[in-house]
Amino acid sequence: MTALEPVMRENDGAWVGWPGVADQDIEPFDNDGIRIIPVRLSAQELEEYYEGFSNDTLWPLYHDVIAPPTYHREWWESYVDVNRRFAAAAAEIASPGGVVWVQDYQLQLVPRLLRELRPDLVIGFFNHIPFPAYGIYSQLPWRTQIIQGLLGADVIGFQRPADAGNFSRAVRRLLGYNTHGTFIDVPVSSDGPDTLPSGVAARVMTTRRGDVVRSVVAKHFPISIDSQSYEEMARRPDIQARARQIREDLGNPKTIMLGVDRLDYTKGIGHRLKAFGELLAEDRISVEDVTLVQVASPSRERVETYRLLRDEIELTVGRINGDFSTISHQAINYLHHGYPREEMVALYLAADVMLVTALRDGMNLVAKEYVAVRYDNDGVLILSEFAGASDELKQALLINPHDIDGLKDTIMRAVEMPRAERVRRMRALRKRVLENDVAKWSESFLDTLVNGSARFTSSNVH
Ligand code: GDG
Repeated sequence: MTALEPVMRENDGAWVGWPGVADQDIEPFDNDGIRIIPVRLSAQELEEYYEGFSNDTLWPLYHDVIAPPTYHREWWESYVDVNRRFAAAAAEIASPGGVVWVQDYQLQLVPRLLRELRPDLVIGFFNHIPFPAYGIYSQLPWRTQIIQGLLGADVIGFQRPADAGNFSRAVRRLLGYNTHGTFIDVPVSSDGPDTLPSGVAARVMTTRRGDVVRSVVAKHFPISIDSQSYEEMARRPDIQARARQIREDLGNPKTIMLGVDRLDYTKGIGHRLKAFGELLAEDRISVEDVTLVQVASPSRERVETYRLLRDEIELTVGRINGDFSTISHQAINYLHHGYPREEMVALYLAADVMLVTALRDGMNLVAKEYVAVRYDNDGVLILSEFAGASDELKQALLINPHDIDGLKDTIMRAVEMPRAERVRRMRALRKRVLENDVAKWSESFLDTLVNGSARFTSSNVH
């Protein structure tokens, strides 16, 4: 989390996390001024907690059941165990009255567990993926435990206002708590975890009806990227040379289209390929003029749905290439690899049209990276309205990826767009992405977390 590094260094912060390998005990260590506290996962937990509950239950459920979620009670038990371990590790190292910021859907029970262990702490949570509408969320057999887990936080951050709204609605429906805009009243009872905590007394208040509540904020904090560092990289002569080389290696097509995604069913890669294949079949574009580069970085390969997706995508790519490629011009350059950031930036620079066709995506940083890189004010971003980024990047060509004809027409519009319009749109997009970078995101979240919110006035604070 490069965004948080400066904040953590300045404030003597520590990072509690899983090192990425199972069954290994690693002692805490310092890395460039940041304390790293590794949390151990067994091979079975990797399967049940991480690949299972996190990536095969919560991930598909929170992305509007694009793939069917799997519900296994053993996986849930593992999720509880691992969340307890993370909470205990954070409880052990946090300073008195300190701030803990919990990241993402794998750790939704941590806020409450941590509050039970350390009522003195200020606790934030940020959800990087969408929070689904109640009609979908309510499928989850452990729906109440999860929202109770999250409500242990003082501030719960989401990508979009709609996500925060869905969460507040779930809280009203399942727990009957009152909400006012972005505030949720969590009743303080004498026996539960909401016992009046000393350190955070400022967040406890008496409502007009006389109830003593802990006021929790559930609000959108759209994440961003380190925009400047992307632009700086794009300006490097070696990266520009690489971008020119890429164009040449592709046979100098008029238009390079690019997709960059983890190979994930939420990203709408199949929809994009379908639209592209039909445009070729209908002779609206030709392989001499237009080529598509698709980076599909390997992801979650031990989860069955992901293995099936890979087969499906590679079958489609093979068919399109078989039908339309020539010896000198390939229709789709499909790359199932991860690349260094330099190469990604060169690809963004080379791409005339960037395709982000997610069916559901918390934010989508690729869209923002493409914009940050285009200091030449050129290039067209096609962006799904189902990606959180579409709330901010209004001057992109917004599409509904399910509407294949609409997507095809938009691709044609991008291919044919006059330079003046490209520049006008890209300028506006760049202003947004450069002004709202990731440093601003973390500042704004931490400011709300540490300084509280406008709701507290000296008259109603205990
Ligand atoms: C989750 C949410 C939300 C990809 N391939 C390579 C590579 N990448 C980089 C991209 C980008 C990142 O990975 C992917 O971020 P996204 O935001 O696009 O998507 P998720 O991975 O699904 O992220 C998402 C995000 O969390 C943050 O809150 O926006 O909605 O799903 O930075 O550039 N980077 C390199 N080589 C690759 O091959 N170096």
